[in-house]
Amino acid sequence: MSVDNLTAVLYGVEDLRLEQRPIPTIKDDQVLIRMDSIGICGSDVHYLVHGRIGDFILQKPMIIGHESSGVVHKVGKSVKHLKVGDRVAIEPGVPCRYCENCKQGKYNLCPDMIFCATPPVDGNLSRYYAHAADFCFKLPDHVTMEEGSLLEPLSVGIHACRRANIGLGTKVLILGAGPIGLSVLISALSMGAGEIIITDILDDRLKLAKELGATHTLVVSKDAKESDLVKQVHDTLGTAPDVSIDCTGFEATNRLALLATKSGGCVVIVGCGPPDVKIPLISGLTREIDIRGVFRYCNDYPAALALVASGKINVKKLITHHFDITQTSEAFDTARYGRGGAIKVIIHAAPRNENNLKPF
Ligand code: 572
Ligand code: ZN
Repeated sequence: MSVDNLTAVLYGVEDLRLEQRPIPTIKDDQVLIRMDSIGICGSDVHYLVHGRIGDFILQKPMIIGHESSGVVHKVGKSVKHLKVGDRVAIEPGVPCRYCENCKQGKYNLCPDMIFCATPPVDGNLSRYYAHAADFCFKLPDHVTMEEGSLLEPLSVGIHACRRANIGLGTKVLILGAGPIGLSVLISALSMGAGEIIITDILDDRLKLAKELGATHTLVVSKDAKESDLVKQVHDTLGTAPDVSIDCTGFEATNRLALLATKSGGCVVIVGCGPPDVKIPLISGLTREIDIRGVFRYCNDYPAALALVASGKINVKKLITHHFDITQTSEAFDTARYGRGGAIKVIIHAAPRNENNLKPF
């Protein structure tokens, strides 16, 4: 009998199938990974529902999933730092290593990046998966496989906070308390941020934000007046934030970030919306606000791992649901409709806790 490599393949809009695929062969610099935990990202759901994100269009079946961890099953000939049995977090994007951006250390901007579950590149919601060994990070024994998969969204949070130059006492406004907003919150706290105000339209998410250490929360109604929201942010902090980080991708939050930030401050936009948005640019420019973009992350996995391994933060609180890979469809429905207050939904490609040395 051939080995089970059950795999979640997105064939098109609303057409996600579980099927058997051959076990991948590995190159000399790769490892074969027996997959364990795979988190569902907003982009996975977006491809399922819309079949595209911007110019990245699903044109042939694609394996979904990119927030993952697993156990090394086989090691390529030239791999030095990993051995069979090592538990690893998988950084899902592998750059070309040769272009100008790669050579300057900004590999997240590599135009030839191979990034899991971004068409046409396959992801890793499967039982077995081959990946460049140097983009696999060995987990210490006390870090769980679920935490390993969460290093991916946490890296986005760390990268955003690094882009915003968050440091001791920085006053921060975070827009959106979904998985990325909460990852930014955790990262900002660990980087020494002072007061942090976080907004969302869902009160449940803000409750979690409070538990994670937000100093202030603000429920925002969709029809709230912009100037009232700016005032509420200023009144709550007693001043304007040094930095605002928009994790939602809505025009309204792009605008609020720009209008609320102090003169000389910084606005970082993580969540992307439509290609053209109307923002109060001149107000931002004449107040010398730096507007900075974020594209995934770059050299942020080691910090994300160090943070989780330190035990200083509790990233596990983001996980609201667990499903076995055989229940992938239910898992996607839960993530998609936010069922049961879903924040981060984890799919297990190996029996839950099988590879956790400390039970999750
Ligand atoms: O975990 C990384 C990640 N990046 C996302 C979305 C979800 N997860 N990005 C938003 C979409 N862009 S993109 O440029 N693209 C589809 C390649 O529009 C990438 C970053
Ligand atoms: Zn993602």
